[in-house]
Amino acid sequence: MNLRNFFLAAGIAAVAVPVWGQKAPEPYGLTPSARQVEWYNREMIAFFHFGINTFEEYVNEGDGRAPAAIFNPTALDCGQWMRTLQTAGIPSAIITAKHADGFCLWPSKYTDYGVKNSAWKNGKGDVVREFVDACEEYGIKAGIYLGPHDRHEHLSPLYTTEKYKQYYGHQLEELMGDYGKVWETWWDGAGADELTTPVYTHWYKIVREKQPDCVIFGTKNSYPFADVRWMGNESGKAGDPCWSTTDSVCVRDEWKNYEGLNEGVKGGDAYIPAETDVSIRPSWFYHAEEDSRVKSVKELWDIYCTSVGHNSVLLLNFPPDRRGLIHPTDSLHAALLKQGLDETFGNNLLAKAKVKATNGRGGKFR
Ligand code: OTN
Repeated sequence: MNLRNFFLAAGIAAVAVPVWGQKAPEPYGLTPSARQVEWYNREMIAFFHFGINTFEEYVNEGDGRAPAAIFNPTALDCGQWMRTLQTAGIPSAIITAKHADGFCLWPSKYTDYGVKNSAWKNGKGDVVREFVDACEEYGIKAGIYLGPHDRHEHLSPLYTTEKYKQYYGHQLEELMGDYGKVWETWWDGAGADELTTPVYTHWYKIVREKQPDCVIFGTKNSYPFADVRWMGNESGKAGDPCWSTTDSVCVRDEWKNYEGLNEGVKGGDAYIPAETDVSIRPSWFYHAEEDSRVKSVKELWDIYCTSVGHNSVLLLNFPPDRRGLIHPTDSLHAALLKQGLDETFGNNLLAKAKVKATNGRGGKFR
């Protein structure tokens, strides 16, 4: 056993091991957490906006009044969603388990507003279960969006901060506890201004207790818990440059700090890299009228360049239709983007490069 392995076997962390008499240098500035490195390596993530809005004419932000019964996908197949992602080379996906309309895609014990009271599978279905099972089958990392704003609960006396804090907390416990490994969760800032940091602190503890590796997309008052930040627009254009660091106040007061979100802040006080959310169609939810307005491969290419190419991760939305399937145009454009990426970047020109350090350590690393 050499000296290094001796220290490692003794349980002393690698950074503290004196390698051939020399200590590793201290990190310079802020560095990413293991969760953030894992997230960066995904490069692209799919978003699936699916819910009661899918079954209403041209609604994207439902007011929570649509009857649950109208949710009725005729041929839901999450495996088809995953095949689209495999062909497109996208390794992770996030589903809107509850968008701002409050409709729940899983049979939550805490509300009647969801699949339980829909026509789909006579109220016995669970879209989140089908989604996570398909992710598992196809080797895709599953993420769950639970919208903090909830217009359905806003209609009732439940939407007072303390009661809602408990309600949402229970739903988080269900989703973080009963559906296997969750790689990302999303705290959308839309409509969430009334939610305070103490409320998010309660929810944060639930996420961390049940899912230590889950990346949190944090906004507004959830800023202390954000692993990743919004980058300020929904058109796919991260800043140039787009620093991984920003000042945390920019995440908290987002509307006053567009640049701090979009470009980040060099030397800022927090390491919170930018995630670029954009839909492959004009809307977040599916509308047949938009079948001819799916972003072209050229547009997707440009978005890849201004997101991944700008040091961000691309979160690309594919809205399933009323059958519960991704439209073939969306799948085709994503597949052609992948083809273009492979043709352009498939040959790693640095693979055979020899790297030399100007200053070696202990005579070993030159
Ligand atoms: O009116 N809006 O709430 C709005 C208009 C345009 C673009 C975004 C928004 S909401 C915004 O959504 C982001 C995700 O795309 C983040 O969740 C932000 O926190 C939220 O304010």
